Amino acid sequence: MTPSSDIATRMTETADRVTVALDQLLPRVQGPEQKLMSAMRYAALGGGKRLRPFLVLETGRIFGVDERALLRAAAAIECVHTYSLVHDDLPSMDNDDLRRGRPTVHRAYDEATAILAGDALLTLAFEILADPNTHPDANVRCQLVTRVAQASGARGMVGGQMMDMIGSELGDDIAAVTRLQRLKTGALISVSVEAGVMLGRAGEEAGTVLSSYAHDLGLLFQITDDILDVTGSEDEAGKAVGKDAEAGKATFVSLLGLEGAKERVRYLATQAQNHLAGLGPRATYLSQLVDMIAERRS
Ligand code: GRG
Repeated sequence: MTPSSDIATRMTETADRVTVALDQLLPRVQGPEQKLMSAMRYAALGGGKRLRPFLVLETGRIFGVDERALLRAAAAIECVHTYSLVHDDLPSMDNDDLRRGRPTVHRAYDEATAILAGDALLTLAFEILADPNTHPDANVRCQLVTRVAQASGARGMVGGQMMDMIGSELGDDIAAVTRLQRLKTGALISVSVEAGVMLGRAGEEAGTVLSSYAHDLGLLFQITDDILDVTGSEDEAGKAVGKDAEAGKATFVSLLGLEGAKERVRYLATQAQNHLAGLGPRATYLSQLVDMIAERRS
């Protein structure tokens, strides 16, 4: 089996298991508010690469963490990610019709339901993390809740989204774009790796190495996203493409040029893999993931 098919199989298996976990953790469609549950399920169970859950699981596996705990933390972070996509697609934000190859939640339901489904997914994430089934030690649970909240909130993903909406007033050089994306996309990717580290109570050295890996991976992921926005197709991406250029946004591609952005991807990929060297074969899948993201088409 080639390394790329190896990681592809592993990712598909993980995605399937995360979908099963989400199915169990999401509220059933019943009661007078059932439209809300239906929209939450539509958003969370309708595909996606499950990249963040993969990072939680693969990092936690390095430290021998119980699989059920990892799946719960992974599902919680995927709930935060899914909420961000539902709200990002709203008419007041990106006004998108297509997500994960299907109508966005406000198109399939209505705008108010999409707002509420996003809200409920976000709060469900913290309910899952705070549950003793996620970890028997309340200190670990508290640490998880705190870090996921920080990564998702005003100094993390939501702050990055605000900066994105303010746009070029904040500067449109590479430093400004890197900072924005570090918050908007990178923070949740980083906390996914960190969750595996926290659940595994890994030592400081491993934690530092993995946090450097996550930092580079987040940036790599965003640059490939910018490249796909220029070179990808709506069919492959399952969402609209070309929107950044249309909106005149500064991106890694507009600032570095297509070739410059690809060169940056290669540089970050090597650097991310170098961080993992000391972890040996235990980090094989995290290492293969770097190549998979660098070469992704969706
Ligand atoms: C609205 C609070 C709020 C935040 C929105 C993450 C985000 C912030 C918006 C998403 C918009 C976007 C296209 C960002 C670029 C990178 C990114 C996060 C893409 C989507 O993530 P994938 O590719 O999606 O992991 P799947 O569908 O595979 O889960």
